[in-house]
Amino acid sequence: MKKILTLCIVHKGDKVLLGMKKRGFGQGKWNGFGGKLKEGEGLVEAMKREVREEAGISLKEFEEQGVLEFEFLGNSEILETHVFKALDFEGEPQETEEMKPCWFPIQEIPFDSMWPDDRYWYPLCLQGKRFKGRFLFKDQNTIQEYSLEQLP
Ligand code: 8OG
Repeated sequence: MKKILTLCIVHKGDKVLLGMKKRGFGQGKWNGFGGKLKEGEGLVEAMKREVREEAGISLKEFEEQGVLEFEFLGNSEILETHVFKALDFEGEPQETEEMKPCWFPIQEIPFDSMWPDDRYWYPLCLQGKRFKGRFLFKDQNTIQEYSLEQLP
């Protein structure tokens, strides 16, 4: 059983915009903006909608950078997450019901307060490399096993 999700990392100079998830899955963690595709929605459409809903900005320039599959032990659901990098947007990031946004210098990304897989694939993403990975979690803070590869 596969679910398709998006995740967008917004860049501005040497900073990235992350949001503190205030409720639901991943609550208390800093993350990019995204979520599940709605029925009939395309990937890009869903990605732009989630960023608008969660951060209050409209994306103008972006590209898909990688695909990650997240799974949990004992759960057959696969979360196929398409990771985008956004390079230009309109508007000012705003706190919403779901996320509190904040700019972080690339050297100060708070990996200790993020999903544990992020410290593996962010370096590739930040260097503009394309990538593919799979992470199997024991629980939300523990990776059981993973694979990650850079794509040509
Ligand atoms: O709609 P919902 O908020 O539940 O969507 C979950 C969001 O969290 C979606 O953008 C995908 C993202 N996400 C996971 N797992 C992980 C993960 O391990 N690391 C990161 N960085 N994001 C994740 O679902």
